[in-house]
Amino acid sequence: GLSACLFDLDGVIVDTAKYHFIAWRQIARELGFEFTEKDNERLKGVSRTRSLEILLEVGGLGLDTATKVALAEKKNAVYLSYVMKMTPAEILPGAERFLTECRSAGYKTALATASRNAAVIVELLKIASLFDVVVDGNRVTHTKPDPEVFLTCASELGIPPASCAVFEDAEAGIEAAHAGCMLAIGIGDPAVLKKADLVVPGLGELSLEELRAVWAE
Ligand code: B16
Ligand code: MG
Repeated sequence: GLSACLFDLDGVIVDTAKYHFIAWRQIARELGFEFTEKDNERLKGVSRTRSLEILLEVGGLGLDTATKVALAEKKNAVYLSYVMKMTPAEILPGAERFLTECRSAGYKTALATASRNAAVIVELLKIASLFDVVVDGNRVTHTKPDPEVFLTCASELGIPPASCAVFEDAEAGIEAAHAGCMLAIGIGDPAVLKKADLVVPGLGELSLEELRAVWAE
């Protein structure tokens, strides 16, 4: 049966995607091209390095490694300037309530994110106590759609992957969950998250009853 719930951070617990977008768009403009919100969809759930590769693909640019490292660092500095101002008020509606319900029901909870900035965000939002384990981008080598981040959570929780449900806003994350033999609940737009087992607009629109019903299918 269902024993653990694994939550993505950006797009599920908090909307940091808007800050990633602002920062990447600034980099694109400095390089002389436009980067749209639609382009930004492709960056969701993927690592910083991979995000830069996609950005440069959009701009049709090939750059040397040193320049790429510098651009990724610059993007992160811009991103962090927004992140540093975050408060618990930015926790997405219903996220805290849903996590608390999961824990009260006896499910283990984990934060599973590609971000290397997760620790500071968890600290600023004051959400550390909602998770039994936190696995972030500093601890995995293969990023989503590889299931490594989710499998690491399952192993640290001591729960078989097949007893885990994943909550994800990114296509790459849904694929990663399925690659790890986990149930995948999409958070966002059903047109984007076609492969998810269920899609809800946000955790605020999901009940444990609904989750258990999908699990039982
Ligand atoms: P950072 P998630 C991901 O977070 C974001 O969705 C993705 O857009 C970002 O590139 C990635 O974190 C890395 O973030 O630059 O902070 O290391 O959705 O996996 O929680
Ligand atoms: Mg995400």
